[in-house]
Amino acid sequence: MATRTLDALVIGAGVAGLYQLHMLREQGLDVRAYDTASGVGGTWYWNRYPGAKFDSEAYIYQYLFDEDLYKGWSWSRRFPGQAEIEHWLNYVADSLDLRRDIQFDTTIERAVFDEDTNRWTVTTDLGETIDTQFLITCCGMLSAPMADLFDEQSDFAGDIWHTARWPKEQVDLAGKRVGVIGNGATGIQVIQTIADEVGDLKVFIRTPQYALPMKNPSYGPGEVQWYKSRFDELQQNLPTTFTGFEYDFTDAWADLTPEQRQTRLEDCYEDGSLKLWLASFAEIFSDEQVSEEVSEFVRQKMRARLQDPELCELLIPSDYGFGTHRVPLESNYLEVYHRDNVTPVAVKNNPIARIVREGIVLADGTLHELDVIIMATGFDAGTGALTRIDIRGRGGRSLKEDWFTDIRTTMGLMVHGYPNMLTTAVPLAPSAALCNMTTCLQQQTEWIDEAIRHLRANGKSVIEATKEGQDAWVAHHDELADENLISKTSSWYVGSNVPGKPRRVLSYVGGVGAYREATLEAAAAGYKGFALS
Ligand code: NA7
Repeated sequence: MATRTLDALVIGAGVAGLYQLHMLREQGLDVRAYDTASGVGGTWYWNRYPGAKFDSEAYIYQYLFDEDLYKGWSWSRRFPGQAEIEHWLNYVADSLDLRRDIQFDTTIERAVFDEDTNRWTVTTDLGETIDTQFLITCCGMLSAPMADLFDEQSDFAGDIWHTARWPKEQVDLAGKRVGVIGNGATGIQVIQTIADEVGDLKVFIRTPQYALPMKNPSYGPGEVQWYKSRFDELQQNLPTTFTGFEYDFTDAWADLTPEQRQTRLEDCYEDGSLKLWLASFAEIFSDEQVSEEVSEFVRQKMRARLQDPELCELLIPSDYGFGTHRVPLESNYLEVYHRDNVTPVAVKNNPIARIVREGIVLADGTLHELDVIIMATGFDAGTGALTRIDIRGRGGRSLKEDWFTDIRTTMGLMVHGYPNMLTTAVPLAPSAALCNMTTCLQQQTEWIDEAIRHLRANGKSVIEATKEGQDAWVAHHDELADENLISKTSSWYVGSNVPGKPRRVLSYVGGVGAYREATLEAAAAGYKGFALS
């Protein structure tokens, strides 16, 4: 017997879940969101590690569906930190009166589709059973931490934290011997923030990263008024650019002289944002030579700051192109390695073998004694949040088994075989890899809202991705992905950080604007690629 019956159940109360809940409630559905966390925020609830902050400008990360909601919040700076972002999402939840329909501290463990009733039976870790027509997953692209990587890591005598499970209470690192595993966007933020405070910092580096210096001015009333005055322009433009940022690629590499290219690269670099990556030259993703020239531009900038040849060797990438991994923004990150209390430890050829009571042991037997280990080791991106739930579609098929065989979706909005399960932040849609996440999530949640409206207006109750529609989208996605240099590298972008995960470029690389058009065209054509009944 179900504890509760709903029209729609939303998993997650982060950026996507909050907006989805709001929209579905506005169209009159009995809808409720569930979240493992004790508060709203999703990514911005969990990632409370030292130095966590935006790499998107705050004013473009906001929702753009409601001018009052947008203008009612003022940011303190261009790239604010986690606490302020979490505060903003609480402001959103309160402004839209969402809390009364969110159940916190509750994990969805299982969801089973009943082919006789066309409804989902969802169970929680509290033993509740919910019967719902629509199951909508707003679980985040980067929310399933790669936390238990080493055998017997629980034997470690000190504290061991994954960055996305950082405790709410203050962690005292002062004077301690701290090891950080990982130097992706997260690791870089942690390392540059704690270097000053800790006694001794060892950074275990396997793959170097291209990182760009962040310019992060604080905002006074003038700046706040400036960006708020651009609301209409942002609302109109962000969904149409290649990456959902306010800037876009403009000139083709081949159309500029070498001097003009250099000027463009310098201008983008000086912006102190992700502009060099997302608005310099689109050819960095498709043309090996352009990729190499822009990569060399960044390497030179890094060399000039590092100077020491050994540090350059360890910290500057040479075997993959700039932008084919997520580009982190940093603040004096490279200079951290000039400090006496910071030691980079190369683990590419001498990998971490295990974690023991005293610290980290490398393959050659070297023991690094530590008091605290910080795992900035990333996520099972795109799929992990859902494969960690036991989701059963038609005929009892398991999403976990399906996605361990082959990761397929229709536009990241549905998966064939899972009727009335609508998804956000899953593979084959634009995502954090190449998109300002709120732009992508607004598109996806709005499409889902409209699809459900359409069903109800037409007296239908079930929507399902067809096999043919899904095959066509996967083929289109793969064609673009195979041409993109991202497909030639290894990182969470292609799932290579998760043992056994089928390799596929996870994010749609055709651009946010093109994706939006494709999803709107499918809807306008009577939900082409979907079966409605
Ligand atoms: P990332 O970008 O996946 O980075 C994870 C880091 O952890 C990366 O440097 C990995 O090295 C390293 N790692 C993982 N496992 C190991 C082991 N066993 N040994 C050594 N090093 C290891 O995750 P982030 O959290 O930084 O960023 C994820 C996204 O969040 C980011 O792209 C933004 O969109 C926000 P590797 O590169 O695999 O050699």
